[in-house]
Amino acid sequence: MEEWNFPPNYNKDYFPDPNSPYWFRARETMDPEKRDDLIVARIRDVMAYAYDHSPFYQRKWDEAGIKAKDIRTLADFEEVPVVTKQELRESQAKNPPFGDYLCCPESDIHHIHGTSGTTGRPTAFGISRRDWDTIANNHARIMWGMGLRPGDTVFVAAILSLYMGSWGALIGAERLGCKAFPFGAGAPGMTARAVTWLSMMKPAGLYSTPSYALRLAEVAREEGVDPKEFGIKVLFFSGEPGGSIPSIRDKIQDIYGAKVVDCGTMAELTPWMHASGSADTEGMLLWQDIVYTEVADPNTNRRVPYGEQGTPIYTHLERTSQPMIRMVSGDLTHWVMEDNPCGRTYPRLPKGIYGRIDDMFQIRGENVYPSAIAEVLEGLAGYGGEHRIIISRGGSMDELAVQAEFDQETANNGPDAVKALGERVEAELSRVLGVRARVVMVEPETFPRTDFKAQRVVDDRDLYQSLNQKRGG
Ligand code: 8LQ
Repeated sequence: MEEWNFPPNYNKDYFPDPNSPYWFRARETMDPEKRDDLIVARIRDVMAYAYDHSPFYQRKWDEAGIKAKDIRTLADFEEVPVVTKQELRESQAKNPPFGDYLCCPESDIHHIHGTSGTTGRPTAFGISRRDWDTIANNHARIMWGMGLRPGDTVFVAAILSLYMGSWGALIGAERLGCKAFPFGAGAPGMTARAVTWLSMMKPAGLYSTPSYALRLAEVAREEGVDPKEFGIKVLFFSGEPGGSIPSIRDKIQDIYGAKVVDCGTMAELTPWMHASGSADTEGMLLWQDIVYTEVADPNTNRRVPYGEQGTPIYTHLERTSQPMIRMVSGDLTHWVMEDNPCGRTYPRLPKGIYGRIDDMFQIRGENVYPSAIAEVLEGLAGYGGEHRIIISRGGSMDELAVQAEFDQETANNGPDAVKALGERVEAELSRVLGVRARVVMVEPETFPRTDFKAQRVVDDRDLYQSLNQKRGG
């Protein structure tokens, strides 16, 4: 089959038939049961390789009494213990800098990257030349599926230091034969400069976070430029929810007159586009022949049936330097197996990834996701584009307050319009979330915008509890 080998060794000159919507037709459209059989065989190869090359996996699987050759079905694979971020950090602390799950000699490392988080010990990625090529090929293949083609300009509008997202998009664009523009983000004044460059270059593809695409559109308008003038065909997003949230996706599609594609999983899992929509299919397809994804019950780490919710657990089928085998994400999503409009036979996350389970909070027994609040606000005319979510404990129960900006037009219409909007927001939040939120409307541009991932939740409960403990309460 089309270049499905382990270790992978992609032909750098390969391109599909220009009229084909698929990069690898057979791999993308095969009978899913047949694919599952091939995945099981590949899992055995990857596990045997990881066992031979890494004390980390040897220890883990010896303790669990599991051997690669015992994996005969996908159900057998569910017995393999999961890998957590914490374990990776510990492995790197004990075996610096890349951990004892590095499966190639350090001399093979071609690129060093790292996690973008600001708290705790960061994780280092040591990526071999072979893996770098594999990542580029995988991303090019998925970007082909989004409708991008050789010769297109791809504008990377995301931070190019400690963020794998930008690098994956960049090397995918290069392998696809695009004109890759590693513009970046995050420096002072850079968004206004992006507006100028976008107007000059008219890229077919733009990569960023959804929050930053909204910010960029605001700045374009301030500069007197209609974002449609950029001529973008495809906006592909990763890093946070948004690309599969209808109100946000439709708003961005409308602003830019372009198609939005949601993609992205975790930096450890690069090629992170292995969960990605396509030109004709919304939500995220799970490109199972690249990274095998299980949506699992977070308590048992076993797959839930299609149609149900769980946390994604990822297994690299094509990485050899730091392969992740059953890495648990801690995110929440639900998956389905249906006919996809693009003809690919992969399972799909119709609403994308909702967010991290840790980010979910409970208000009077209801589970609430920050992304659900963003979804409601973005769907309401008059919303000014930013908000904050405040969780506090007034009495014995957690309380939810939302501070939401109104837009300039509502401001111009006077205090009654603002009040009416606040009532609409409150009613809509209570209808969708099932709990009452106290809503405070605030002036346009009250909150700073992000050029990365949005951080909107202010959790006052710990403060409240620590005060209470001090009082002996
Ligand atoms: N996360 C990432 N992509 C997401 C998406 N499309 N929808 C919802 N949540 C998403 C390098 C890539 O951009 C992936 C990435 O952002 O990796 P990070 O920085 O390691 O962050 C991973 C987390 O971002 C995931 O666990 C999701 O919570 C979120």
